[in-house]
Amino acid sequence: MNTHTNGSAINRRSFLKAAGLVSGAALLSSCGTANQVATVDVAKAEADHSKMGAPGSTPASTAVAVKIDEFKTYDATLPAIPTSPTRQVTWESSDKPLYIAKDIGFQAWTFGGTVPGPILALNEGDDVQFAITNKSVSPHSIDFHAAQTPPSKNYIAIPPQTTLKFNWKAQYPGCFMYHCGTPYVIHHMAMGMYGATIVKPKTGLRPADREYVLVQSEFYVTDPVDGIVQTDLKKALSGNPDYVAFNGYSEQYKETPLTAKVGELIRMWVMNAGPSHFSAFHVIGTIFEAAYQDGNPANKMVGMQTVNVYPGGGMMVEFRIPEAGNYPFVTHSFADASKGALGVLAVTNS
Ligand SMILES: [Cu+2]
Repeated sequence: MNTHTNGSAINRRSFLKAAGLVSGAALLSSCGTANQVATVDVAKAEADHSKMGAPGSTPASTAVAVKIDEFKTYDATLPAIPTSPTRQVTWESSDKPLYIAKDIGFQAWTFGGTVPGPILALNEGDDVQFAITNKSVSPHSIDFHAAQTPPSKNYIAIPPQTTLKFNWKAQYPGCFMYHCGTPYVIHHMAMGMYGATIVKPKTGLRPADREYVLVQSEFYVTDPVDGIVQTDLKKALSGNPDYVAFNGYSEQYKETPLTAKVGELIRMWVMNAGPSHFSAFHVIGTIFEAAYQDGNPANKMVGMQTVNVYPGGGMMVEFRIPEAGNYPFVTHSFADASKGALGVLAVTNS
C-alpha cells in the first residue's frame, strides 16, 4: 500500500480502496464525506486511541499495573443451534485488556468481552433480532457478512452508551465474518472486533462427530507499557504482524489441543478475520475429504491439501484421521504459522 503522502498520513480514498471499502456509503456516512476528511492521519488515530483510557497512554509517573483476567482457552466447539427460527441476539461492545499470547497482555476492543467475539450459530432462514449496546468509550459498529441489509441504515456508528437494533435474516448457509466497520476499519479490526457466524444449511449436513470453529487473525503491537501492549496502527498498515492466532491467542491449541478419535468425521469452520493476511489452512498429516468455500455446501471441493481462506472469508473442511497421533493445523503461510497460527488436533483410538 504505497500511498503515504507523508510520514504519518495516507490518502484516505486510497486507504479505503485498499481496504475494499471505497464504495462503503455507511462507512463514509459515519465519518463524514470523502471531501470532508482527506487523509487518514495515523498520528491522529493513535492520539485518539490514547484518549480512550488505554493503559499505554498513562503517564509513566502515575502508571499503575493493569489487571488482566487469567487467560481461558477459547472454546472452539460449534455451539448447539436453537431450533427456534427467531433468534434474539443481544451483545455489548467493550474495552478490555486480555492475553493474545503467553505473557502478552493486549488492550482490546471487543464484542462480548472476548477476541474473537462470540460464535453466532444459526440455521439458514433464521430471523435475527439483533441489539448491541456500546459500552466502549469510542464509537463502534457491526457488519454481518451473513446478512443482506443496507449498510447506510444498519452498519452505522454506535455512539458510546447507546444501543443499535436491527433485524436480519440468514438467507445463505456458510461460514461468515462479522466485524466492526467503524473507520479506520483496519484499526478497529486489529483491536479485536470480529468473530464468526456459522449458518447451517436448511438441507442439513451429514452428521459430524466434532465441529470446531477457528478464527484466524493478526495482531500488530507496540512495546509493552505497564505490562500491556497496544495496537500499532503503522505496523497494521504495513501488514507485518507480531502475532497471528487461531481464536485470539497465539498457539493456544498447541498448549490445549483440540481432540478427536480415529475415524470420526471432523468438521472445521475456518474464518479469516485478517485484517490483511490470507490463510492457507492445512492440517499436517491428512487431506481434506471435502472443503466448501465460504462454508456453502454448493461450493464443494474434494481432496484438498490446503485451502485458501481469504481475509473476510470462510471455509468449511471435513476430514477423518485414520491413525492416532498429534496432527498440527496451521496456516501454510509459514511466517504466520511461526507467529502463532498453529494448533494441534490430538487424535486417539478411543
Ligand atoms: Cu469498532
